[in-house]
Amino acid sequence: MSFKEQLTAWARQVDEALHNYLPPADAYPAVLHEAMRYSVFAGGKRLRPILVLAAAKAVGGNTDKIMPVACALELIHTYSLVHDDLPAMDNDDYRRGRPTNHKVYGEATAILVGDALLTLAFELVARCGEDCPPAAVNRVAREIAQAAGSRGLIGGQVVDLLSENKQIESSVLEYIHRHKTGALFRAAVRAGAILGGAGEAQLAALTTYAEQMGLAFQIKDDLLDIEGDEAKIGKPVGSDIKNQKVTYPSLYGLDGARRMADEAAREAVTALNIFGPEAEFLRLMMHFIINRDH
Ligand code: GRG
Repeated sequence: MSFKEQLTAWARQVDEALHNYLPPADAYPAVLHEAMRYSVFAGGKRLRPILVLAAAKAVGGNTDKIMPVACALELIHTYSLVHDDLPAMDNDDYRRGRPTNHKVYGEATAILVGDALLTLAFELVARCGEDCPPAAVNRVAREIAQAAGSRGLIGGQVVDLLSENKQIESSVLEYIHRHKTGALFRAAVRAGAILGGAGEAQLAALTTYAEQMGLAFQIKDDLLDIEGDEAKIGKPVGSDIKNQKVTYPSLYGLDGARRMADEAAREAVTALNIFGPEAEFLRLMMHFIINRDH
């Protein structure tokens, strides 16, 4: 199977599993379940669940049994986007080309959608215990909780909000993205590796891969924002700071940011040198992420 075929096949399997794990849209209270599905099936790339599956495959693990954990990562990602779009946070009207959850269902429902998705995520992690070694599931539950919590995603979001309209230093920018974006990528790769039975050396190599990939992903995300703005309204480079937020390109310039992204991607792929062809998908995934157009 080619990289693209595998990517599409896994994305489809994740979609199918999510359909099964989420309550039906008409299950009482229908407005909540419909709103959860609205954001989960809004066209996300499914990068995090695919990384869970790919990491398990890289260490020779079974990918079917860990589908609940793969989906849990996507639910946490979706919850974070729904909450991030709220008026109290980024106040966005559109995501993935569609009105944001609170624009369609109202603020209170959108808050509860996020809460319900986060809670369902941990129900799915527990469900994985039916097919996976309980010690591995325990470790993964703890890693995912840490990545999503105050020393992970939420901590990164708080520092991001505190930094609005401030000229922050590079160490703060790094903190924000290592926690806000990087933590979930890291947890996804480590979860797949742990459940797949990785040895400590394999886990360490995959952790480096995930951390460098998270950094490259974020810089690319900043670069795509600028390219999108320029294409839409001819905004000059450097005025890309939404709500006056510092980004990699605003701190290091366009070329500097591109160089940093390339370097991080190279380091990610180098970390996979201890693996053979079974990690080929992860190598190509790095190229896919750094060359993506959305
Ligand atoms: C509200 C707890 C809480 C956290 C919010 C993740 C986050 C923290 C905010 C999202 C804002 C943002 C644009 C972050 C940049 C990185 C990112 C998560 C981009 C979107 O990820 P993709 O490209 O999205 O994987 P798709 O749409 O493909 O799912």
